[in-house]
Amino acid sequence: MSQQLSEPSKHYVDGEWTDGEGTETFESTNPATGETLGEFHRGTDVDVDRALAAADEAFEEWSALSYIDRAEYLWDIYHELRDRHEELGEVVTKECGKEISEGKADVTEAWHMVEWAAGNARHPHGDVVPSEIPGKDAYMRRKPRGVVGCISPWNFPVAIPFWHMAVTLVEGNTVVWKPAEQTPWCGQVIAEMFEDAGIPDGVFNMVQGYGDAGEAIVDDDRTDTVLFTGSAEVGQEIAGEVGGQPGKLAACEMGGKNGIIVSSEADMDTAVHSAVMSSFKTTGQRCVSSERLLVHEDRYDEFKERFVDVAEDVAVGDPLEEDTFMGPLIEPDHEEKVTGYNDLARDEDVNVLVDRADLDDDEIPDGHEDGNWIGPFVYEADPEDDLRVTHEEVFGPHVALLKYSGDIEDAVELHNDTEYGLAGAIISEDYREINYFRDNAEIGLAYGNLPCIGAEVHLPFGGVKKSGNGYPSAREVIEAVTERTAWTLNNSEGIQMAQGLSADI
Ligand code: UN1
Repeated sequence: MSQQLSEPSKHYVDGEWTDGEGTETFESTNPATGETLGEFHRGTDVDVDRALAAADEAFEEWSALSYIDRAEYLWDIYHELRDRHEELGEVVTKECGKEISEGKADVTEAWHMVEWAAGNARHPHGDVVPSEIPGKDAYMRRKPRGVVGCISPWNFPVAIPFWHMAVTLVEGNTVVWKPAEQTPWCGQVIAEMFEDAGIPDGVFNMVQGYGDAGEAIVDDDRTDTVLFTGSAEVGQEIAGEVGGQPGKLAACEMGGKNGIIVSSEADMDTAVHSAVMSSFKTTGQRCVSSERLLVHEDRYDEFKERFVDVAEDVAVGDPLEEDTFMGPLIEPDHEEKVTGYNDLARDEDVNVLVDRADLDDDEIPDGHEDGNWIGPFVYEADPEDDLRVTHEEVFGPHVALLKYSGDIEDAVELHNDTEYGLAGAIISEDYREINYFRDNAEIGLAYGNLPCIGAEVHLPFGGVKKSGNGYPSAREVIEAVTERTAWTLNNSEGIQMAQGLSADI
């Protein structure tokens, strides 16, 4: 694999590498150093049109293969992901700035998804359903929907594309994929893997580019399903756009303002450890990262002291170094956004507890002066104040401590007081509290005595409220990429109807 790409890198359409129609190129930049990693052709609507035409054309033959034959191509990719784990983990880290254990975990999560999808090719893909009538057989059968447009984010540049594409392809759909514009190198490597696996022409297509290319995928009639993971703004636009096109489906997963409850019954080591992992891993740039820590008044001072100590100390630096905990933010614009929220918190008169937003020069490693550096920003706020900073998603290491009094019902009410509903955790040794949280927290991913990050791919991954509509991820993708046929067959003499309906004529 090219480490430094010398020629502008291409799109992969209909089994060919192509410069595409457009003349514009864009660069991928290492967020830790500011260095250019490669140059990429920027896809236009004409490139998307060609990719969709190829996917449309390839659908008939691909969908006619058996599940098991389709899965064979995915098994090749599974082995390649495993064989190139270290190397690809490093590409992830260089391109999106996650520290190296996270870069490698991204690749691991990708092969877990491929393993699940390809392994399932030998499992039943529908239901055998009982009938009211003896001698009548009823089934739910699945059929692929057709062409699936996949639009994936930069923060999991290998795992999330496979969330979108692995199940989709095994089910018999064809794909047009736009990688995030911040991580096109990862996109290039994944496309090379599909080429090496010999996937038939047109079954998998990749167009590099920006939002306009994504929009062209969403708008086109040939796209049957859109799978999107990314910001709430874009997800809402896509869901609205697709909602107006009968027959088309969108499954979007879009961020959160995730909370962790530290109850009066918490084990404090577990509480601090979980909160630090959830708030600062990936520099707060997971959609499941936590920005709200809801702490019972009886344990508040103890938690605050310990959490602040770690936040003051947590290692920010070169993401390729193994002892780094937090790498940089993805890009200068995002650094500006997170800094803006830190400033807003100061203006809203919260009590700032840790302010490492402007790292000291000696904290920035040599040769990394042009990175998008930011450290933890931690403050305490009154939950009664309806502050923007404690309700809007920041997507950075920006964390509010909110003190609550009362019981678990009060804690969960405060926990649910956001427009989002993706992930959350409770830290408690009391099973009544844990169960109450499990049953009443308005979220899709609920954790007990754990960080609220690190979901496994064979669980559903998605949220409620503003966090999403549908599950563009993990095992639930199957619902978005298949049609269900209720298939009923009469094996007896004559006609008998359900619901006691008379069949006399
Ligand atoms: C994301 O938050 O953007 O659950 C995806 C996790 C990972 C996926 C996160 N498996 O933390």
